[in-house]
Amino acid sequence: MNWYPGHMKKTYDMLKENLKVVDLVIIILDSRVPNSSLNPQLDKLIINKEKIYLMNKADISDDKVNKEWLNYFENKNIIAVENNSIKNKKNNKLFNCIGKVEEKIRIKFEKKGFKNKTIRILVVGVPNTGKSTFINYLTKRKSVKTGNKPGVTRGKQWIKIKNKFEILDTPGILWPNLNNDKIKFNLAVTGLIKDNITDDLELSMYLLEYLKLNYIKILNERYNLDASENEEISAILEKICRNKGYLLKDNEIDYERAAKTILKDFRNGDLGKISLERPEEG
Ligand SMILES: Nc1nc2c(ncn2[C@@H]2O[C@H](COP(=O)(O)OP(=O)(O)OP(=O)(O)O)[C@@H](O)[C@H]2O)c(=O)[nH]1
Ligand SMILES: [Mg+2]
Repeated sequence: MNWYPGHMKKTYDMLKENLKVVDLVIIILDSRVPNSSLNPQLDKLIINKEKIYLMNKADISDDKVNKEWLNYFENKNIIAVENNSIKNKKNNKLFNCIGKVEEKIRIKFEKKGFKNKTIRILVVGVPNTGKSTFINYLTKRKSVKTGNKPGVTRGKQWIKIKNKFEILDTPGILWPNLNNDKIKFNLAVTGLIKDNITDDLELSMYLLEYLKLNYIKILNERYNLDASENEEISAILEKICRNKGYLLKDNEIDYERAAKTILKDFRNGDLGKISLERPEEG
């Protein structure tokens, strides 16, 4: 699998070019995997610019873990805020946060003699984290195309928000030396990279292992189990198959089918609010 196809390199070059003309960069993270969804190559590129980490999909990640991440970023002097971009509800924390950064930028502008200048914002992140959905949330209309799979946004598109802001949606990108297996698994389990490049059974076992150790109650309730933390993953998977009646001819267990169900449930948020990374592990 090529983790860094040609179009991503092209996007990277485009971002580099556009960075010269923007005042603020919003990096969209998937709050279920804030570390794995932070592209280190992109992060390094952003110097001498205002920057906000937007922990998106907060409706399906663990509130307690999100707080840990927000503290962690605060300790590193990084502005971070969580958001649910599919709900129209106003997020005061987010708007306060943008407001503060806006003030800083306006002061810089005024020193240079610019008044009421439009602030340019670049929205970046790995694929499928919700960059376009976030822009629609901000503009309160369907300004850009979104979709439940990586690679929806192609090319670049500037969107105006009143006369105050201009915001650029960009295609999601990964980075060339993505050779950390845990990060790859986290990106694949959350659906940020295409799942046909990874084996569903292996992915679901990785997810089950994490759920068993961190969210055993949710796991037991959802699939009618009474598993303990010591239970083998294969045994858990088998029980799920039996409970759901996922059997093949000759009563053989259909592990693949259970794997697909578990991944789908997790990706849709049907398992509840779950995070796969905590700051100390990152
Ligand atoms: N639950 C939840 N889902 C979200 C949120 N934001 C976006 N999504 C979903 O995530 C999927 C991807 O959204 P997009 O906005 O297309 O993501 P993107 O980052 O622009 O993706 P690319 O353009 O492919 O890189 C869609 O199914 C959205 O509905 C959120 O805050 N919560
Ligand atoms: Mg998009």
